Amino acid sequence: MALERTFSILKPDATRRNLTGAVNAVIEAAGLRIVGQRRIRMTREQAETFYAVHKERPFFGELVEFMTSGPVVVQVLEGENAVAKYREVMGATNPAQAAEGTIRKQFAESVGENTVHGSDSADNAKIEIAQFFTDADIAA
Ligand code: DAT
Ligand code: MG
Repeated sequence: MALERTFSILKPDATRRNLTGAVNAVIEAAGLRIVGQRRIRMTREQAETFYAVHKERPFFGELVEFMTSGPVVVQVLEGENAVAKYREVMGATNPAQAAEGTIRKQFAESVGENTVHGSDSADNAKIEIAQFFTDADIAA
């Protein structure tokens, strides 16, 4: 498997609790490199576009509210099999079901406020990275 990139967000519950360094330590310990990183305040429009696939879900409004409720850190992660590797490191969407040692098991407070986002496929990773980064923002 060649080097691959995935898109990550440290969500507002992580920035609010000053956990960005702690989460990054787990990411780096797993062998993923943070090759792009920026702290931003997501606009409502950005959040709605980013999560458009969920717009018919009952939690969509809550999700957009949460993602715009505080700063987030958007990241590009690089490594062997990075998409699947990061999903494994993140743990299950619902932290109550996340495996020991995963980011969500260690840090997430609820299914809605679950600390991190990670792309679910290589194709989506490309689309998501392009929403927030240009090539000039990434240094591998
Ligand atoms: P993931 O973030 O693990 O890829 P997802 O794509 O199914 O999960 O959902 C995107 C986000 O939406 C998730 O991180 C938190 C929120 N969400 C999902 N299911 C939810 C639910 N049942 N109640 C509240 N928020 C939910
Ligand atoms: Mg998802």
